[in-house]
Amino acid sequence: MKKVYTCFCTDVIHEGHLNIICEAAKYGKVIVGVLSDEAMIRFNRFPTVSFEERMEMARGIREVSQVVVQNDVMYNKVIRELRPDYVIHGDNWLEGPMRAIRDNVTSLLTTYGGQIIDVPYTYNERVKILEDRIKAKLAMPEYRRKRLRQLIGIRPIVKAIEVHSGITGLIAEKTIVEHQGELDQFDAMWISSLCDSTAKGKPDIELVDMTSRFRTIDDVTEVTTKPIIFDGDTGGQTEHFVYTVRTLEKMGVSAVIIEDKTGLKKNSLFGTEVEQTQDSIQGFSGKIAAGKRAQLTDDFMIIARIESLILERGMEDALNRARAFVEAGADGIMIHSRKKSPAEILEFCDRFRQEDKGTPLVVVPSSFNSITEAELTDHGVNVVIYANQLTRSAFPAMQKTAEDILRYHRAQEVDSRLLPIKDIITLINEI
Ligand code: SPV
Ligand code: MG
Repeated sequence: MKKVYTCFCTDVIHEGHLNIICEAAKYGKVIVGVLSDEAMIRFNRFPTVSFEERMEMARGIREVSQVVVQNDVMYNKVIRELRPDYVIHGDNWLEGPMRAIRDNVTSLLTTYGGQIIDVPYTYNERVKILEDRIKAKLAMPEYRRKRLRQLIGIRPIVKAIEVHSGITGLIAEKTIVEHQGELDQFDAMWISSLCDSTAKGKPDIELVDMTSRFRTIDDVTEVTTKPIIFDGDTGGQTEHFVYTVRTLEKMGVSAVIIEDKTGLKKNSLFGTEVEQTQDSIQGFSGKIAAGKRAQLTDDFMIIARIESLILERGMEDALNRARAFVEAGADGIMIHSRKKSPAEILEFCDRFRQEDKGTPLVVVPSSFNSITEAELTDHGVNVVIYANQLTRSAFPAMQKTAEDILRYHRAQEVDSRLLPIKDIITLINEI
């Protein structure tokens, strides 16, 4: 009997999947691959049911003879092992980033004469409602909040990108690329104080108050499902910080990062060019401990950001602080630097990891931007934050457009650089 293979990347079996299975059964014995958590996150979205339940779901379908695990988005391993006569899939993989997967399958099958079967994808109201429900569930605070901890356990490195509005949230949510045969997307969002302030035309000095920062979070959570890391600046007064923790938890934010500075905070990328005061170890440890006592869920993370390298206080000071802040209850350490070279960051990570294998490490490579995610992973980093690149790319583009309209007294010259009207009006999904 011929072997027909299909891969499931889903939390529910709907009529579209059953249609594919019934079609598959006409050609032979049906084998279903269930995408692992890691592969599913990379390709599509965070699963809302466990891997074991997804396996059970596939086993429960009458026409299915065998269920296997597919550990990668690409089919190399599974096709080499199973050598199916046919691979069957919805024809939605003929376009967009999924095309790369189809190309991968085609090249594998042609080596031994296997064939692809593209089945018309089932688009209807019932399927759409099911898909929308899954997304809506992922966006609920109780599901979203815990996802950062889950991702740290699953991904080699969690990648967060800066967002400061609904539209930048959509970019973080929806951008997916195919590069060198791999699909990739961001895991999380960083609500940067620099970019949130900049979007409001204000300096990054804790001038934009928390209530306003919370409104930015609202804008982002309304249209996204990915977990949020909130830039909490200094955390403010300890008496205020405890309220911030509770509010962030309620909103479904996964983590707050607070920096060990006090008084008028200026952006760290100024380094020692401006006066900035580092908090004492004791003072900042007290703030962390108070935040941890205030927190109501086990999911939420308070991450301590150490400014010793920024303020040129030395590596020993940074490491001492890291030890003390973990002792005080910090769920992670962010170490920052504004050097072009990543050397001091890597030295910190290596030395920290020698004594602490578990506490998550976070870095923000704005200045030391030559470092790759793979190198960071090798030095024990768990989360990388691309903290301001969306804002910094949008600003020059907008400025150039404004200048050119003034220069040419019309908009035609700028048009070729713009998002087509059709794309902008369809960018936002309606429920
Ligand atoms: C931010 O994005 O607001 C940060 C990171 O705090 S940095 O600007 O590099 O200090
Ligand atoms: Mg900041």
